[in-house]
Amino acid sequence: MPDQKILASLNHQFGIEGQLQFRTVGGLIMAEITSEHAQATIALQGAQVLSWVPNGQQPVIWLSDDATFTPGKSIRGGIPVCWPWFGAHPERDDYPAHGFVRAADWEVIETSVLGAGQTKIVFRLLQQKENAAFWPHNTELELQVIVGSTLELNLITRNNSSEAITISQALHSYFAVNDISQVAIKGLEDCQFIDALDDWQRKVETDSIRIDAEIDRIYQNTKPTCVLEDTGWQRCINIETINSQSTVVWNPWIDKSVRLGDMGEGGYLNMLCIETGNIADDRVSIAAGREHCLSVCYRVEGI
Ligand code: TA6
Repeated sequence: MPDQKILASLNHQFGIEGQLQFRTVGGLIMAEITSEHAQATIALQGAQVLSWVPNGQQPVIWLSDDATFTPGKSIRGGIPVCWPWFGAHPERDDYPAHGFVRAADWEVIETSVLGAGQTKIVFRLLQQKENAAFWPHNTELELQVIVGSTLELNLITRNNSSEAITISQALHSYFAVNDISQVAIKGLEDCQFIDALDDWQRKVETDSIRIDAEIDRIYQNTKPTCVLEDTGWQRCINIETINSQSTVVWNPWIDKSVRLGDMGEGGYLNMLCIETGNIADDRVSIAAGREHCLSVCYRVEGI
């Protein structure tokens, strides 16, 4: 159980009357946002958005019914931050998949209400000894989250070292869908992709994407926008990105869901990951003293 004193000081320093408060769920501290625009929940561990529900809408972000909230264990669903490597570590197979920051502690450094009533909260990765083993570089990692009728995330990597660094990264978003058989992804046509289910072979997308089996693809050199069309809920989720060249599409379907063990009964039928990042050919090199900002904005509209 998180320390109540920490909770009290978080609420004192960063709480916003009637709009943002901190509480514990399981073994973790959450920021709970309720505003004129939307509701959202964000775990301090991993600075992981767990839910975003624009008022009057169905949930946009999916969280597994079997998700656990255990310190040091990544949470199934929401928007995990994959950094400074995506997938398996290039050299060390004993290092955690998708980097170490999604299960690490972050601190809150700022909260505010913006002009149109959106709620802004800014997290910074805590510099912890155990992390240095994975990543010996002098960098700073910050995530800005702006919650309103849209949801905006800005992942900022600052290279405070005297050498260039190279990272791969993703905002590993799990979207909630009414029925996986009634969705389509548009905007990745003609893009090359790496098929993680077919020996990492490179192929080219020829059409909008429909899901009727396990899918795990890393699209390269993608356009700044794509759309998740959900005819079941009669809505489109517009995904608008800045400084992102890669898009990952993932659904574990039946067998992989069983192997993962925390997807929940039939969870794969109501979620689809469309991840915004820079991976493989699109990995990012950041010069000494410079920074890189990966941004995404989700906007829902009816169809
Ligand atoms: O983003 C797709 C992917 O890399 C898949 O290969 C699958 O493993 C998924 O991420 C989930 O990874 P996790 O480590 O959270 O189980």
